[in-house]
Amino acid sequence: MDKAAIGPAHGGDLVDLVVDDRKASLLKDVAFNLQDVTLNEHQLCYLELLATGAFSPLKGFMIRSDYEAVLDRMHLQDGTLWPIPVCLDVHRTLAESLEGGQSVAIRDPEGFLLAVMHVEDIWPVDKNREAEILFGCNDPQHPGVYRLLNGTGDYYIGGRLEVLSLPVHYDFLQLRMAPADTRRLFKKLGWRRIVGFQTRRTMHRPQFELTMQAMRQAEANLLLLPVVGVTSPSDFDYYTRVRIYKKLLKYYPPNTCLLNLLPLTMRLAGAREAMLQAIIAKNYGCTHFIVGYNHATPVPAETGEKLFESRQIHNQVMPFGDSIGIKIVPFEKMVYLPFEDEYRCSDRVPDGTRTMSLDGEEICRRIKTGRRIPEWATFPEVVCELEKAHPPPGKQGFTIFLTGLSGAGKSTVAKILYSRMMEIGERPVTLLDGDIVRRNLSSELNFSKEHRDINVRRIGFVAREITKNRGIAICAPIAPYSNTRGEIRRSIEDYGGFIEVHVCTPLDVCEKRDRKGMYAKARAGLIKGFTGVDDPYEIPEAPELRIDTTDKTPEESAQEVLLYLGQKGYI
Ligand code: PPS
Repeated sequence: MDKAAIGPAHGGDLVDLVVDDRKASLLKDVAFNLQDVTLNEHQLCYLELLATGAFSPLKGFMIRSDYEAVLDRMHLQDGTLWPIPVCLDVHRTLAESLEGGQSVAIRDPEGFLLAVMHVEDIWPVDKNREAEILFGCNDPQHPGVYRLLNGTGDYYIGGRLEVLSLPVHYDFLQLRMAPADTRRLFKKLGWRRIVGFQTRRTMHRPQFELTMQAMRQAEANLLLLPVVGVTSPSDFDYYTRVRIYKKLLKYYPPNTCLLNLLPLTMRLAGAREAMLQAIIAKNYGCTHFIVGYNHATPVPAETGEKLFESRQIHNQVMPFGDSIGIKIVPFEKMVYLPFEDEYRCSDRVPDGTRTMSLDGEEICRRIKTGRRIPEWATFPEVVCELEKAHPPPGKQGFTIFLTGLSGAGKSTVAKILYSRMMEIGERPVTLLDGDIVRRNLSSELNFSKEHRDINVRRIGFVAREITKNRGIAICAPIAPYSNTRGEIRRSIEDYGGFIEVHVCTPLDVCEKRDRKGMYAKARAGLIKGFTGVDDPYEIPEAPELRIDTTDKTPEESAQEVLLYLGQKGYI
């Protein structure tokens, strides 16, 4: 096994797709006449891993025969074990304008030339088939399935890559070594046995204890490879995680642990994904690799009630260790034994022993709601960082999103709420009333569905920035479409509170009020597409509050919102 550490996965040389300066300048000239393919954040991760050899022996995005062989047999067509497709997806229009044998210029979102790809194959993706094979389902509740079905182009293109420049990073530069660098460092440090641990989560006591036990078991040093590409919307932002990993290094014995960030975009494909991670770890120079009991599987929070869990993942991966050239170190769930004051693998706990566990999701929930975390569950440094990232409601930013028909009373309630928040004076407050936004942010927009959506998304964007920076955004647009409102809710809830208030004053009352005389104009046909008259308003299904202002003073309506904010701890 020590010998295996010297070479990359499956033997052969570590792939390096980055060309020398002379070739790079030739390719720059060639790229001038080529069609552009602009990579998204997922594709940038794949490009980086291909370029640096983390995906050795791959030398480019997969061609069709390799893709099919990977799906059908978990091997490339030459028989090399490979569990997950590494393909470049593109939109139909681009795919239809390309032919095999052409080259394309691969660019980052700013237009910076990263690589030239020599296209061999272009083919339509059967997304349902890929989902069934990789994830065992095509249920969009699974984040991997959702992204495949909704965030992936309809065609794949495959071919060899010549890389001019790696995707640019500005953060944690000292923690971004390529496989060749980590291998060189291990050699210098005299590390012959290295166990790899890949994680997309925050590390708490169970994960720490697991790595320590794995190090003991394998008599190895540790390579911590946190995933910092695109993980899953419910994961903590990686800046917080990386600060945490850095702080935890001091708990390992001196000079036994190396932290290196992995620009991987995770697909959460269970055993297949664990095998890919083992290949990557091998390429970074690991001799051993830890596979946990529900490795690379969505957690309940990501899938609502359902858990796409397989407790067999380590068993499924174990037999493939030899062909990868790495020893799989399997781990059951770690549990805490309060009497013994230690962590143990659940399969090594005698029957009848009292055990406790608090998973990462529960710790997150407690942090977000300001509850205490017991000492045995995590480290004080972790709590401190998590509290900074997710303060309790009283310190979070939040958005009050009032939606309803014109004349329902949104603006007046919004103005009262604005004043109350300014009176309290603990956070900066911004009022984004429909009319104000229309005059300032969205003056060029009309009231078509498309323009209303643009308008409401702009409001959502500003509200999200305010919420992220711990302020209060009070928005009062009509926002007639539920999909757009849902989109805004999702983007804001990542950063703080989102309180949707449906001001549900009935149409006849709004029309009777008609303070701006617009309903009369709409009825007379002078204004076309007026909400509630000849344009739709989709009623919110589950707003935090519904307020009918028909028989209430504006102050009474605003008070209902204030009471809600108080109950939830925001004020
Ligand atoms: S939307 O649908 O959310 O983009 O609308 P919003 O930006 O909130 O703008 C609503 C205000 O614009 C006036 N107005 C109209 N409303 C609805 N439909 C049409 N066609 C229209 N044309 C102008 C109207 O006065 C709304 O103000 P409020 O304060 O809601 O009464």
